[in-house]
Amino acid sequence: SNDERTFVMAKPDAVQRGLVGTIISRLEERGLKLAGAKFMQIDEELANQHYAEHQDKPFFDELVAFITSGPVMAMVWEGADATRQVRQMMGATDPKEAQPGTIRGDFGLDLGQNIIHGSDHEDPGANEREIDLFFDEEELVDYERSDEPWVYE
Ligand code: YYY
Ligand code: MG
Repeated sequence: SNDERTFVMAKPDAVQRGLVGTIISRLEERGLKLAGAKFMQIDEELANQHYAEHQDKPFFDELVAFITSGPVMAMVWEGADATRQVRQMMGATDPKEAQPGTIRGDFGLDLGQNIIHGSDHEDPGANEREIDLFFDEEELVDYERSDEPWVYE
């Protein structure tokens, strides 16, 4: 099915570096469909919830400090295999290991400031859990993109 949804976020470094438009363009040009977007400041409580899986890791406090350090663009993107496809377009967690052509590989150099978040495709339900955490159902939009017949046969 072509309606899988995934949660994506342009992190504070992407906002400060003027990369939000580029990130949106890449996903848009791939044929993925924007279903929701919210420019917002993450507070500590939301950061703790979003990164709960990492709460016992040594980098957790730094991670929460970074993600709450400035505004982010939270988004929902939709399309065939969207969760895994976005992860491939993001590249490896450490931008120094990410392939050129990926978002992290093209724009990042530091593990702690890696530009973009996307739901983990290896954690079933992570996409829906993260979408629910950031968006109310009525903030997501169902519509057709006019190029869909040229993206999907
Ligand atoms: O999903 P992804 O963002 O690629 O990586 P995660 O393993 O879920 O870690 C979340 C976030 O934490 C990562 O984007 C950077 C940061 N981080 C870190 O600062 N140091 C690490 N050793 C691992 C992850
Ligand atoms: Mg992750």
